[in-house]
Amino acid sequence: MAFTQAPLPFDAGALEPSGMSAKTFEFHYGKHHAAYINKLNDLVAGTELADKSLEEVIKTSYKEGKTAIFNNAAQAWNHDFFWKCLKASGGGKPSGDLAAKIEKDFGSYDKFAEEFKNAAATQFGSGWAWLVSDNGTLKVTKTANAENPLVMDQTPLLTLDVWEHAYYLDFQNRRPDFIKNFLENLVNWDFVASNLASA
Ligand code: MN3
Repeated sequence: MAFTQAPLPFDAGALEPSGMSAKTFEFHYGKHHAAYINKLNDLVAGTELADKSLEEVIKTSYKEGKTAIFNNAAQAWNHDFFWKCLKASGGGKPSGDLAAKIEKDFGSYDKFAEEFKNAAATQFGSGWAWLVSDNGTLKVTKTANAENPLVMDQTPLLTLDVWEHAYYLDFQNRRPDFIKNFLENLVNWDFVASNLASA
């Protein structure tokens, strides 16, 4: 069974007032994300990995050093997860159990935001910034290229794509502005809270 691209959880133009344009989704979802899934299907066709779940393909290909398969499988997963981390008029401070957990593990929301911004801004070249649960403790991490927390036995709660293709159409070279806008206007904290609840 081939891997398929799930629909975006919102209309492609819905986040435009929040700083992520329909044009960005046309390329980022329609071209980049789609290409990872198509490439993955080509690479696993006729192998035992073709019938595994995407998560299993990620973990197995990472362990076995099957780099091309890992890169495309992880990017297929990372983007699907990233879309769910976004919503129109999102961002700002979370509430409830999630807010309490962030305060407990980082000291304050502002400390978390500072750490997240720093991780996203200092990932040299392509990669991702993450909020993860690591054995029950929240941590901010960054990964290069396609790597993700699943292969480090961490539970991803939130991610931001900092590949240049993620922000160039809306922010050009201004990655720090893209990161700031994500935290202030786009984060879907309900999704993050549901990830924490099932971590
Ligand atoms: Mn991307």
